[in-house]
Amino acid sequence: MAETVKVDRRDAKLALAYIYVAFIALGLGGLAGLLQTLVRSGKFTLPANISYYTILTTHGVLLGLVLTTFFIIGFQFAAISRTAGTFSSRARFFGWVGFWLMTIGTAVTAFFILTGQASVLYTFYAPLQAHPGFYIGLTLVVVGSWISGFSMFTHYARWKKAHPGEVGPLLSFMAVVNMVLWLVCSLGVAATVLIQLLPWSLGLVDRVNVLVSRTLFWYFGHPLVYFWLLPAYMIWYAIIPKIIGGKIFSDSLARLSFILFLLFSIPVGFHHQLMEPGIDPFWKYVQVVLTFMVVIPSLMTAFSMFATFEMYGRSQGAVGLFGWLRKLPWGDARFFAPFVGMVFFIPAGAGGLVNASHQLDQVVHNTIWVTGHFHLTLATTVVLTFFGGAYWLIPHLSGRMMTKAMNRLAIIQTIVWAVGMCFMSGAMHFAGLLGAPRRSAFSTYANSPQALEWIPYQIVQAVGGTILFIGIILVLVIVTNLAFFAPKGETEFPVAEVAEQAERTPLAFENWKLWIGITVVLILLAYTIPFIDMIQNAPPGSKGYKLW
Ligand code: HAS
Ligand code: CU
Repeated sequence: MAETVKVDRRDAKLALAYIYVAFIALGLGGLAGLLQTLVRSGKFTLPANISYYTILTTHGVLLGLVLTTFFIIGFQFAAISRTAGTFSSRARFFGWVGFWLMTIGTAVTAFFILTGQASVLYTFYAPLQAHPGFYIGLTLVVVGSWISGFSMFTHYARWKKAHPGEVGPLLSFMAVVNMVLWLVCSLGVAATVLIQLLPWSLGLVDRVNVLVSRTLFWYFGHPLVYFWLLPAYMIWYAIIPKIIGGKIFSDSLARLSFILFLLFSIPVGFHHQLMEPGIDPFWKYVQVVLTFMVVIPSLMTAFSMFATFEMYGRSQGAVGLFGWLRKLPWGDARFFAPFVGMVFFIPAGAGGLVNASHQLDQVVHNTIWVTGHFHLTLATTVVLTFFGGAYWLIPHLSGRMMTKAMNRLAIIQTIVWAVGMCFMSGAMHFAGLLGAPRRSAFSTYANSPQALEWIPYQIVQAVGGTILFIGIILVLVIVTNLAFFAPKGETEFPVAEVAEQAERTPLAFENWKLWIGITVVLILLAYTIPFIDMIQNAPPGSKGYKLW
């Protein structure tokens, strides 16, 4: 089969549109983050009566929801076009419809946040309430992403039809799994927004069942973090081997890990609600067990990455246990940034295991430790991998080339990021162990005696935050250069081949009915009885279906 080596220009334009919005969100959201760390250091107060929670919401929504979703969808459009061929004009048209709905939705949401009418944090569950416009904006973002997802599905189905009996190209397959995951989980957030929060905010009902709203949010919120992680894994599995000059260790193992993510990502939301009353401990226990199941595909990924690096190193004559490390292309930012992301994922994942263990979570829940955790996972592992991806993806799409100087700047950017994050996230973990609360304005605890213990860490946090903000400026300089100013030329969209000794990929991976079927069964198993409990035991005064 002849491979489409270059992404079609029309598909490239679509992918770039998404990626531009992602990086604009990074600039604005990053600025809000800097302000937060400064406020928390106790040395700075926000001007003009701006609320800490407004800034916090801006930061979380722009970086956690907008940067990620836009970058991921743009990247996936490009990856599918590259590996399964150019989109039909119809499918591409729906890609644009998705883009505009998401962009308009983001603008509406941002307006209500910035005007202080939606300081509800990025999780926005009850009892915090926002202006209806905030929920309407978010709904547009989600609906837009669904339309983009369907555009990807139809394109993949067309490829399958044209290639009966073949397994789909790895990157396209992975993108489709990620979009299925997204679709199934975002039904939860759509339900709480449309059935509970929007009617409540419009004044149509006067109360909502808070536990149901939090549960529906976390049904979505946990798979959301894997929706962020999987595109990073796409880059690790299918692109990094090519960049270092090696091969994919095993195509089947990569697909299996993605399928396991689909199955086990969703029925685990209770690990965010371990401290909440109203959920039977048995069901928390079931979901903790499933949480530990979803660690397995990450361990498989670690194994696979080590194998890829080692196989390549040995093919270059490396000897000894870690001799292969010396053979890796350290001077290539396309490799270096994601690699640093991988290294950070080792302590980040360990922190996740702490959180998932019910007893240990009692120590860290709602402390700034958790914030430290997701700044390692999302803001380092995933984001550094996205940056590393942007260093070839953007010039490939814009028809330009990364210069040596930009590559050097990207290496510096990665180091700045790693150092800044060690300070910031490290301080967050320590302060969290001492009980420093997350999501609390400095003024709410400044006079408490414990604050004296926390403040030194919060100053270190601010130092880290400042270094990270410099990192954001650097990456924006690089990205702008690659999109608009770098010399014109051809940049490769690297896609790795599978190692010769790997087993043939079984067709069973394409049995979507089976995988989606098991996913649904697991969700029903993990959630049906707890949901019935929540609704039957809704607080007094509830009426109707007791969702409010
Ligand atoms: Fe988490 C809270 C549990 C992974 C994001 N998490 C959060 C929140 C976010 C988040 C945003 O159980 C806060 C939500 C909020 O606002 O309240 N998390 C886990 C577990 C994992 C995990 C078990 N989280 C992630 C990822 C995220 C993310 C990934 C974003 C992308 N998390 C929790 C829990 C909470 C939580 C509780 C709630 C806490 C509370 O109390 O509120 C696991 O998936 C982690 C598995 C990962 C590993 C690491 C494998 C290592 C690899 C790297 C290999 C390196 C190589 C290079 C090859 C086991 C793959 C090596 C080279 C060398 C030279 C060394
Ligand atoms: Cu989670």
